[in-house]
Amino acid sequence: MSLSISDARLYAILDMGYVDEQNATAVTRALLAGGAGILQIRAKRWGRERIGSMAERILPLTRDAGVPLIINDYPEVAAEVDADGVHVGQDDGSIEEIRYIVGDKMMIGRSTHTVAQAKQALEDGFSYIGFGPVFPTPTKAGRPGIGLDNIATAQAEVGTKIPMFCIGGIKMNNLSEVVTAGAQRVVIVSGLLQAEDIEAATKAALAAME
Ligand code: TZP
Ligand code: MG
Repeated sequence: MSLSISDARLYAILDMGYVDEQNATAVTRALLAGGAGILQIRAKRWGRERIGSMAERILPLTRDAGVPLIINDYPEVAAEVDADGVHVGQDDGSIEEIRYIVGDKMMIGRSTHTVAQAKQALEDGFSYIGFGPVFPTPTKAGRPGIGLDNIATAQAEVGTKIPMFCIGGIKMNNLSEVVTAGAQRVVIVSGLLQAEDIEAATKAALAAME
């Protein structure tokens, strides 16, 4: 099954670097209740099987909410659990290689860091792109922030053909800058997961984008 992301403005990530495994369901419920329009499972230190088990735990919740579930890094896991999509970086292979694993229907998202990469991802046929890191962030340590300057150009390049989500270091205190710079959609990871009330933080972020 493939759910639409055309209306999603806020992309949340269940990043297992920030979430205790036993809290994953509660955190997911809070992100969904807050209005996250797309949810990714990201677990950089976990193996495939453990990610697959987590996806099987989370899928009934996202399906109930009508929100697509994306698996970071592992097209095989996305295919095995019949997730709605997979997200890959610049070095994670061509769209053809990934499409071969996940089949025709699944969404494939690509991380992009420059306007040229955003253009290329659109040409290649990716379903959506992440664009960033806008600001440096401990969630993706060691990467420089690309700043706000290219957001409008990248957004103009992809237009309405595929969704573009700005990502990286986005918090309540800089969200309006990112929107003013041209972002129509964002990913917020630690800014939601480290909030005292995740549901309220998710709602507040969405409201701030209106
Ligand atoms: N890719 C680019 S920045 C980033 C990823 C996965 C992390 C974003 O996390 P945060 O906590 O919202 O900065
Ligand atoms: Mg990756």
